[in-house]
Amino acid sequence: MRKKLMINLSLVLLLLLTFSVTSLAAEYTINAGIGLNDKSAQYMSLEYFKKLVEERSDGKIEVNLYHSSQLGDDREMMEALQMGTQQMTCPSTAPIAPFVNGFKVFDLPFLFPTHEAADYVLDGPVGQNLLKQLEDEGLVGLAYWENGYRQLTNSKRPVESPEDVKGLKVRTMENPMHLAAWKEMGANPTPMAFGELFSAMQQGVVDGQENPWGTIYLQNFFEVQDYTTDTGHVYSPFVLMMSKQFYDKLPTDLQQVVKVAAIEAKHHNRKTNRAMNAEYLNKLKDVMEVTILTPEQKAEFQKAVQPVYDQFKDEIGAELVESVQQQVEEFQAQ
Ligand code: TK8
Repeated sequence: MRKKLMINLSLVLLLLLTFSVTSLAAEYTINAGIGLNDKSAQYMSLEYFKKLVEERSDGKIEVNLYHSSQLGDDREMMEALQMGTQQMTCPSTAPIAPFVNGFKVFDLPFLFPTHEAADYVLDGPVGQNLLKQLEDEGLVGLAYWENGYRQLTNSKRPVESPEDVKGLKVRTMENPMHLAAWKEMGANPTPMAFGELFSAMQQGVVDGQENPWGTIYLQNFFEVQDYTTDTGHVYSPFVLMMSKQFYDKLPTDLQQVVKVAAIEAKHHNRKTNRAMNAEYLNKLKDVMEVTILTPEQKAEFQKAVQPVYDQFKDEIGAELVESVQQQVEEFQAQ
């Protein structure tokens, strides 16, 4: 009896030992940081990515997730990827523009009429070519995930027309085109990192901001903002990216694991994000005054920001802008 117990105990010990050795055996560590919190679709899809990568690499790669700008804001995290001190992040395209100028094109207002048109262009040659250009900056663009259509919120008044935007202090992402668009609408825009936004609204440094419904709800923006309007003025993509220094150190089979998981997680992300944005718009109706624009009202906003196209066309590259517009039309005609 005692002997049996001893054998059993040593078996358990042996198992424990093997287990801890295998879990220590990760040869590569990916620290992935994002700006949104752990309730976001972005975080859920990162968890999905982590699961795929850890399983398929047989534990050789370990993925640690950091949310809520714990590792820095979008720009800081991209810089850390360049230096090789962080391995992954997933910024909006707007803050990528200072690294690769062409990314400005996707933040043109009212560029993508539908999610599907955006998918078509981002996954097509123009989108993929821009991802490639990240390599010159020490970044590997793995896939386009989705932040989503951006909607205006503010603490002052219901907004039904660009007229109502006049004088509102609106926080924008750190991108000159976003700044210009809000100036055209008559706002008084200030660029600011996402991590500083909540307290800026709380303290009245800004009156408003714009982000997708999921973010407005899950980041508790409704606690400091009473009004929101479905402006949908820009579709904001995310880019899942990796440090090139780190990526180049991975053996090809593990590079493949990462690449494939990034694409599979992209599908997971788009699906989750779209479902969540719809769901959270409904929840917001209980806690904010939600204004849904008529097509005519929306057209007024579109008209107001139109000058941005002329202002930025040359800076972005006229050919690039036209090829994206052409592909949108091509998709719409299908
Ligand atoms: C998250 C940001 C954010 C973006 C913004 O890191 O800054 O408003 O929409 O969600 O990329």
